[in-house]
Amino acid sequence: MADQKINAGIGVPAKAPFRVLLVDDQAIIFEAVRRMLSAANDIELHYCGEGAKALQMASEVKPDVILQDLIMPDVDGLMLVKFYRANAATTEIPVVVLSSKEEAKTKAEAFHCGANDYLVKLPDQIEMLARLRYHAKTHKTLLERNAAVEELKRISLTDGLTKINNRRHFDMTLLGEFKRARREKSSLAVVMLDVDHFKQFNDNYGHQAGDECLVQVAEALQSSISRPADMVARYGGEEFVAILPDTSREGMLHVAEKIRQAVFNLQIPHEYSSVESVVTVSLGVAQMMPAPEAEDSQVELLIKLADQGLYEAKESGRNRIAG
Ligand code: GH3
Ligand code: MG
Ligand code: MG
Ligand code: MG
Repeated sequence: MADQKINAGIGVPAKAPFRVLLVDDQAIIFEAVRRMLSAANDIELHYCGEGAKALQMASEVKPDVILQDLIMPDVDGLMLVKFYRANAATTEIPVVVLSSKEEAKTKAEAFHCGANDYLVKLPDQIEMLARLRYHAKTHKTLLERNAAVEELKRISLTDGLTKINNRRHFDMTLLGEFKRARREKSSLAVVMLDVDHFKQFNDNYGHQAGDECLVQVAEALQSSISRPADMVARYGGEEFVAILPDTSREGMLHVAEKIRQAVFNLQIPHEYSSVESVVTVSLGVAQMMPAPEAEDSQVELLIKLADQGLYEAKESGRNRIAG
């Protein structure tokens, strides 16, 4: 009867139970909290009796709420609260202090250290449940929002058609790699490619076939690069680009040839091309070792050079590399 009252008073319990991690050196407190929470079927209680193990346990259990004691023999509870906040795995977890200390100063200090709430031992059962549920729900909402933000970030950096990186991602990465090359005195290479006679392809096979062709070219490009630091992107329309950090001229030419070959090997019929009867690409390459005093804006020279190479490759017959 009492149990039902608790749930009815608080509202409908969450579908998936939420986890509470109690960090308290006294087993008797654990027993009391366990009894209080046993009335709720939506709470899973975990217990840590040693402050020194709390951070590790919080990282493993991934609780929705940490119920934290202040006076512990091995570690100061407030220091632990600060630790939770400073540690990536626990930084978002709400911390409810559960202490026998009643002074306003201690409470204020707890909030200052990053606690989300403060309960004096031992609180009323209904109040404790309400507060724990409130913080757990807030935490779950925050996690969902974080996941949504991550997904939006991913979408904002991905090309919708080909699913490889988009121009924005490319621009950001290229500047980052330019700075790194300047710092580490290493070389940075760029390969630009453009589908040959793609207007003819579209005009004769249709826009949808054109889109499918671009998807395949992107896949061929992606599979032609092997180093984790390399990145490929759709630069715009039927133009693509690869960033090759710390790569020599020979290495860059090798990758460019690999890309050219990979696209040719797709054997996508293109009867209206003056080059081959299949889809081909022309490539422009550029490589530089940024001087220590080079300004950020000079990264654009790399693109300009690669673009010039691309123009040359087109002029001298297409399906080739220049630069
Ligand atoms: P070149 O060999 O000199 O590169 O000739 P081209 O015909 O490929 O060059 P041009 O720049 O004249 O044509 C590019 C074409 O790419 C025109 C445009 O309609 C097409 N295009 C750009 N983006 C897309 C896309 O997302 N999907 C499709 N299907 N076509 C696209
Ligand atoms: Mg204690
Ligand atoms: Mg073009
Ligand atoms: Mg083209």
